[in-house]
Amino acid sequence: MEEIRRALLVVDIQNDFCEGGSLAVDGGAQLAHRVTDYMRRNSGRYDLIIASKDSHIQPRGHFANRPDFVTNWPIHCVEGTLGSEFHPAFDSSYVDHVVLKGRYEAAYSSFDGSTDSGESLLDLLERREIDAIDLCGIATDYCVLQSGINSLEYGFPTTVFIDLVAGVSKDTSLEALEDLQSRGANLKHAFELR
Ligand code: VGL
Repeated sequence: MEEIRRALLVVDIQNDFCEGGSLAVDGGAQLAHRVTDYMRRNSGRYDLIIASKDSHIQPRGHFANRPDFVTNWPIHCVEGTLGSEFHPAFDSSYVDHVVLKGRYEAAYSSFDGSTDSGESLLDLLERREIDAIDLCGIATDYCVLQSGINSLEYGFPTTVFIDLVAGVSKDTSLEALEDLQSRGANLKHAFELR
């Protein structure tokens, strides 16, 4: 039997989504450390490690002066600013490809992103013959959710690491994980894999 070719997709572990950033989620910085620890121990499981970045220039209605934190948000992850960089505890030397999303409109899913050379995430996964995706990152209830939905829609068996995500709010994060599970995602603890 042929080996399953697996990709790890790490969503948006950027300064603005971590403590001290303009749109910080609880546990963002700790998550950066944990994902790095996970990659250090498990990079050998993966044929490809991809990290997405929210990377805004003029994302129309995505920013608001009085944001509702559901459909619009404080200014965050503006391309070229420190806030848009990976959190320093996230060791991006494990990452094979970075995909950027959201330049001129909101883009919650990493599948809206593309690499420096303009390749979409889906094309990259297909070119590298990836069969299955493991998913982690920020925010459980927004970008992780939408990335997982797309991953499943495109037919990838998808595992969400519930100990490697951080969300905007507790309730919507729980709902997001239930939603992903009901769509067919496997929910697993990354640190309990054998
Ligand atoms: C995100 C809210 C606004 C995310 C991005 O990365 O989940 N959340 N923009």
